[in-house]
Amino acid sequence: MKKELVSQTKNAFKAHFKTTPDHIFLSPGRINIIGEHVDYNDGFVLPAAIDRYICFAVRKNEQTSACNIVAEDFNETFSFETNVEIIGQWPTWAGYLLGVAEEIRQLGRSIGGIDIIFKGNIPMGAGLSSSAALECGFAFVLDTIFNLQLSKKEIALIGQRSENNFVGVNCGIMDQFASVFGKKSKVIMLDCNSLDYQYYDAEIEGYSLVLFDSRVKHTHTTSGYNERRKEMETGKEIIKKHFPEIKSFRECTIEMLDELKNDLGEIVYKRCLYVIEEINRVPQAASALKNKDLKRLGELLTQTHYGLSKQYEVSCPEIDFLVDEALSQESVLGSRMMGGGFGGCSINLIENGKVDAVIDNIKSRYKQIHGLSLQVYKVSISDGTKEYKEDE
Ligand code: GAF
Repeated sequence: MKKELVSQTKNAFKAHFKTTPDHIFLSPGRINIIGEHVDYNDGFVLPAAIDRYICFAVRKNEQTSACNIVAEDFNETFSFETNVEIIGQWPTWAGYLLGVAEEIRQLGRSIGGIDIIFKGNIPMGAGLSSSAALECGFAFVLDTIFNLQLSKKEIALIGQRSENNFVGVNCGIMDQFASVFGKKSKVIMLDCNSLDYQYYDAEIEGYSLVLFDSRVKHTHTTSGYNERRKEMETGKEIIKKHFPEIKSFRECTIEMLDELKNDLGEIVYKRCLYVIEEINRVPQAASALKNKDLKRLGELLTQTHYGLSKQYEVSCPEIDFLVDEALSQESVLGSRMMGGGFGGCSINLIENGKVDAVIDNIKSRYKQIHGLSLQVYKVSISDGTKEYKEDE
């Protein structure tokens, strides 16, 4: 699949620019084992990069100072002058790239003329972070071609700021970090406050992680994502007012929260309760993974789902249905919605050998009840953004 994507992107470059690309880059999407909606709430997350990518074919264009971009999947082109300040918000694919270029300019680094084609096989709007792959891939391309000397952390942060400032989604750092720092067969335990991280073996012997795509598309510019961020800011302010010693959600206990029930109000209380519980679940899940206690890992995933659905309220009826159906099968140890929510995918921990039977069953039930065709992705954990070499 990777080789095919690379060759299609190369061919598209030749057809459009009438020359061969000098470099090819691959930037992956991500899954997240656990730690949902806590990256912007002082939490820990456990994501991993996957073998679904956005591929960039690139050639430096010394004759001009323009960046000429072709989005092969949309059959659209876009050009901009690299030495001019970019202002405003652009809620289309171009916004992610313009934002990256401007964030780089604001760091005092300069880029020049470049021709780029990108094409991907990360399903869009499925919660697998095609946007982070696009932003971070583009930042990585510019860093390599113009020798900008950006660190991997800077590349991830540029991607996040591009999305916050130029697309209008106040996302956290998880997706960009996973896309840049991904490592084959490893999950990343990331402390979203300090950006310290460590890799854990993603060994789930006898089981597979399978994604069920509800085909309910979300876009976080219009979903409740930004609203959740605001609710959590309100929650944090109230907590800090009563407990000034508390610096982050990870220091707040449920007992403290309970004391503030009236001040927080029902909605903000529920949101904070979810966040505190989820922050506590992540290290437990990392230990379960380390100890190969997959039953416990599955239980934690399922707890996360019900928290996201009932307390944080970012699921949707289709995903709730997929999770309940999956959990009704003995061979499924855990299931939950994954990513920002309001549609997208569920992630399921399923016993090998039973995977196809589970899929068949859920596919037909989903069609019968929701009239939708389930899409299934069996993904592998892969390396983060990098230049592609022919011998791979
Ligand atoms: C989206 C965001 F982009 C991430 O930062 C994260 O908040 C995630 O939703 C939920 O965990 O993917």
